[in-house]
Amino acid sequence: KNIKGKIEFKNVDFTYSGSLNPVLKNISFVCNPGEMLAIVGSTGSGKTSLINLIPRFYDVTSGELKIDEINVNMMNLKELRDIIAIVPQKTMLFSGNILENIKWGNENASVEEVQDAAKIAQAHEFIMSFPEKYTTQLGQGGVNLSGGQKQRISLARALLKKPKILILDDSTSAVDMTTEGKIRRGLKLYLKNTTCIFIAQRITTIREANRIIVLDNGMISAIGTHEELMKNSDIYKDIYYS
Ligand code: M5T
Ligand code: MG
Repeated sequence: KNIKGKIEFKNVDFTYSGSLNPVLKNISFVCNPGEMLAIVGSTGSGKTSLINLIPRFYDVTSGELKIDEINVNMMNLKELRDIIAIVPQKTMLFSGNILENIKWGNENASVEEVQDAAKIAQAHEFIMSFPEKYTTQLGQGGVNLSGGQKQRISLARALLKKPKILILDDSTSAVDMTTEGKIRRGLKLYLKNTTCIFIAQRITTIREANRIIVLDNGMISAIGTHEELMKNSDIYKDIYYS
């Protein structure tokens, strides 16, 4: 199918079941096909809750969430999730080798495709430095990866899916800045026709986005480019100068 990857939130409220207070209030924005949109905001402001609505890990409580003008509730869940890859805030690797972990969900991928994804994720090099390379065992009885290495494996897994929509939830927080820069440059080329929503803390990462959403206490406090927000958003300026 010819999916473009436009995402639209229209007056979205969201309350976790069993909770009284909404965590997201009146969220409205459009993310255009191929756009890179960053979400920033303090801890607990609702960033993860917001992005988790896109693959329908949860359903909106009220309002509308659309992809390419279609309400996600009207879409087949498998088809919806097939076009989205999400790198969760907490990486989820399992005991098995590195190759199995990267291929998880894309079992038919070729060795070359796996290596290409790992290269963009800046994982190929450290994987090749292990004696058993891609068949290195992880978890019990295997090697213990650093937090940043786990994140890069997790990113490679998402890239292997070649999604129309890529969502990164603080996915390079444990990676050093130089490596993060390399990942960012690789992603820019790789993501030419991919819509990307990412949550990040580092200003160097954030400012590269086409647009930035500042989330505050479940509400959109400001939206714009880095330059616009430096003029208009006190919260954004605080992030910049912190
Ligand atoms: C926003 C609550 C959380 C907080 C608010 C994921 C999750 C969150 N919450 C739940 O009740 N259940 C859940 O499953 O929602 O939390 P968040 O969306 O995780 O915020 P964040 O991503 O901006 O924070 P952080 O720390 O990742 O920067 O009240 O208790
Ligand atoms: Mg979060």
